[in-house]
Amino acid sequence: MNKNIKWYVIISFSVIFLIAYAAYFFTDIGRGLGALGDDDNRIEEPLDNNKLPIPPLLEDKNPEEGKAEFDLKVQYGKTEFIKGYEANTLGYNGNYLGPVIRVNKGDDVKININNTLDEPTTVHWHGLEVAGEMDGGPHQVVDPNTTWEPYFTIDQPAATLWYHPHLLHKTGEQVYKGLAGLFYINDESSERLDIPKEYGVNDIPLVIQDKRFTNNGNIPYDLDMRDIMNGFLGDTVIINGALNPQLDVKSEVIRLRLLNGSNARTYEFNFNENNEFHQIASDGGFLEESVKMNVVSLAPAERAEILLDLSDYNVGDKITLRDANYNLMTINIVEDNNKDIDIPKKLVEIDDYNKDEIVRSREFVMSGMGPMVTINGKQMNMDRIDEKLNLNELEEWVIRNESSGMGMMNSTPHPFHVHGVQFQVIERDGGAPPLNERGWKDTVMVDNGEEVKILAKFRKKGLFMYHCHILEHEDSGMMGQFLVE
Ligand SMILES: [Cu+2]
Repeated sequence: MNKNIKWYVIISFSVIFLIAYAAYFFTDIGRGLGALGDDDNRIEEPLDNNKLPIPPLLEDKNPEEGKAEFDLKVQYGKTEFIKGYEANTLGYNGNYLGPVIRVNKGDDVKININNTLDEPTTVHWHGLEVAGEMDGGPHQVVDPNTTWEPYFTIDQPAATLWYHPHLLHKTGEQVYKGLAGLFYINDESSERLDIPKEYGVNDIPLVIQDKRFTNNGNIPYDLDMRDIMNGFLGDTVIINGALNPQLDVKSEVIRLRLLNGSNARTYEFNFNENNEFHQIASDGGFLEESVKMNVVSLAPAERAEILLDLSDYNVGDKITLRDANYNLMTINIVEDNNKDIDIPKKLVEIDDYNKDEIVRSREFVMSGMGPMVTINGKQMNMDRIDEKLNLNELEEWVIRNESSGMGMMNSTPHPFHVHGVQFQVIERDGGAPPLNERGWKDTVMVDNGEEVKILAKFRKKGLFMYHCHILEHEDSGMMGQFLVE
């Protein structure tokens, strides 16, 4: 390169970088780093009697054993999050969020997705191991007024998965407006285990998201420089679409299926009495053993199933689900049920991958600063295949977050998601991963400066994505493609 041009490029990039950094720095100082409940203009009059909405279970249209068929309509909606105000939202078969799709391991499933929006969308089955062309990534565009009919066989253990759009550059907005739903898989283990199973009664779906409400209760997706850098952080949390919801339960063990469905926020879930609970499942299914804990941290897209023992509580007692010290949901004990359930210790058998069988090791380095966030120095290009893999070979992926490499005060964690596979985390920062990360995972938090090693065996063919699940980073191009053949 000509020497003058080279200097011109270096100086130009430095200037852009400094301007971006200044914008980041000054917007943050005044507002606190997206802290919850720090916005004076916020109005928060939740609806009276704000019961936690339980999404409907989607009806299976195929009565045949071993088969299932579902209809999903992607539609515009109006949602009253705040009393007296309507927000413009999106939903599946409704105004906001979607129904829970429940299938059994081994089922042949077909889903008819009708897009009634006047913009394209896609529906990605997050955590499901299906062929690339059924995955619902950015290549499987569902144009307005058309129907996409993916089909697949459920070929993995019981788990709490989810579905959401994955349209290139538009994922953040469509998810934020309400397009997300849970996808449950049942199998013989989930049937056999002595855990709560009554949907919406003691087995509770919880989709947790943060929003930024305008004074008239709307949720526009307007990004400023800070949002593009850190991801969109709201100031108010809603669960299943409700603000400060109330959940009524019996004094028994309850099972909470937590999905962090937020664009960018990571939560530290806990209860106000510092209650001990047991995590029984991670992203891709049950852990080998339940893990006793007081706080569970979930990055965007991560899930955890936890059991909370309320059998010592009395009618009239309340406890609160929190994120750090911020109240999210009140749990009211409204009925006695002195049923003694022992929380099982042993859950399922998971065969650990054998490191001797690793065929290839790959590195994924996440760096840069929004909107110039990259993986291995590259931004997403639909026409470029970044990695080629062979079917059924065990791979080691070393994932590093080097976004602090520029000596910035900026600290950007990146949750790394891989499509079409459930993987095992074998190392976090040189040490063993915590107990609750030793089950099946499809998304793993990689904090600033951290290195995480995972082992994965890809069992489905096709083209898949890996990306940061901070949706604004993904939309900026922090994503790559791999082909399994
Ligand atoms: Cu990221």
